Amino acid sequence: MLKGLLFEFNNEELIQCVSQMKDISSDLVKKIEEKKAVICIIGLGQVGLPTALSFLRLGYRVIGYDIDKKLISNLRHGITSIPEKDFSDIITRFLQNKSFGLSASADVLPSADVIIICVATPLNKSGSGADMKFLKSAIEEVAKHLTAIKLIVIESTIPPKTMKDFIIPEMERRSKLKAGSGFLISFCPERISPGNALQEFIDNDRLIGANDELSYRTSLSLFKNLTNGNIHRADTTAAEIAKLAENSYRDINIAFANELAIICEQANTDVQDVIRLANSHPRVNIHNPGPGVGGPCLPKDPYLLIMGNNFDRSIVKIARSINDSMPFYVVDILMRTVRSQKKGKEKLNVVILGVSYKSDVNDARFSPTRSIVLALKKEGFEDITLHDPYSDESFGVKFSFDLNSTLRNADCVIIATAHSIYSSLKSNDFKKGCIIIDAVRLLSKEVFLNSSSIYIALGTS
Ligand code: SAJ
Repeated sequence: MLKGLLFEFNNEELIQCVSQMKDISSDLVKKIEEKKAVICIIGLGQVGLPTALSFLRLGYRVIGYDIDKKLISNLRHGITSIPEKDFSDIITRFLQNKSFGLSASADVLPSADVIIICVATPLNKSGSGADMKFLKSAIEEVAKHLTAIKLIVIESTIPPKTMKDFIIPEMERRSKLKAGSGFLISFCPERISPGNALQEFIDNDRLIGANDELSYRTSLSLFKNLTNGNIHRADTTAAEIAKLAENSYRDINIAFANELAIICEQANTDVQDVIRLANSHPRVNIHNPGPGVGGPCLPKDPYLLIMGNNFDRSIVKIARSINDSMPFYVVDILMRTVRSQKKGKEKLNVVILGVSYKSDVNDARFSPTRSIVLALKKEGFEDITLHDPYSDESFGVKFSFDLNSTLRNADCVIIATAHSIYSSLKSNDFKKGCIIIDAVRLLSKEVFLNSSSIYIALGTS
């Protein structure tokens, strides 16, 4: 057993051990570069599965480990609920050529040279920070199985300083090995957009957060194979905050666009024109307003960014509350229009077009549509139907896949997701006198020029 794997040594031993460690790290780097390294992915969800498939496509042997036995048994049959193009075919191909192994047991960990942790770090129950239970148990398992020098990569999104204050000390304590010599470790956050994951792994720049040279160099040898983008070096804390800043920036920017939408409505002008005009400035890039912000990342990551801070004023918190209020604002527009038409809301059939949190994906996690349904119910609307071409999530109300008949019966329609199929809707697809609230600016006033429908777009008067 190498002495360098232990904590305590004298100077001479230290020099000897460091050079032995360098050798060990270069063996691992060589293995990675020659694609002989075995990669184990822990957590085969929206991030872990595409990560596994990306490395398989590069020619690595990959073992997928997930505690969910059902998920593993489905994957063994090429079945996945992750809405990425061709995933079932790709999985089946790599299962057949035996380069993809699957397991619901941590016993596979010793056979890996590289372990990439992709478990979820959802918001905790109080909504004030991250629930780290999956990450904690993954760390425990990895520490238990650290038999030879390995590279451990954390890909899960984590609050600032989690690597320095928790993950690295915990790994060292449990394994009795030292980071940077006994094991190598880095934080390399994913930056993929759901629906286009495999391509985004290739195209996007990658951050490598590492606190020692060997961990950085070994991680670089892995990720330089994967991405055509640039690789940016940072320490773990800078990389953690940068990841959270990316999604918080987008959330804050969208909140600003939403505030502009309300200002423009009150000022009798069109927010789309205003944003287009402002964005003609070379240093301005205002995003688009909408019915709120959903998905697994933007509604959560800003809270992780400010976790543990007790700011009196926080732009991050304000942006979150603006975006969370947008579904209610959209329903408020509907309420005002219904009132102006002197219609009784209980009897009105309201259809929401779009369940997914964003266009052309089937992912309904944290979708603003859920809050729109809640707001409608709170306002006393009793007849609510959802339509979506991809997701059949009903949020406790009626759901239909039949767009034409759903629209023919609708007294009110809220366009909540900008799915492409909705963009070709014409005025005669809607019932006579229908109220249409376009929260994603998919259609235009012109479509309804000679119709009896009332069309109102978010951010216009
Ligand atoms: N949205 C708007 N207005 C806009 C853009 C988006 O209202 O101008 C809404 C969308 O409709 C959606 C929500 O924001 O409800 C989030 O959509 P998104 O496309 O901004 O983000 P995600 O959650 O699909 O993916 C983000 C990406 N982050 C950034 O673009 C900075 C992705 O690159 C990350 O990998 C991902 O979060 C993640 O996993 O962190």
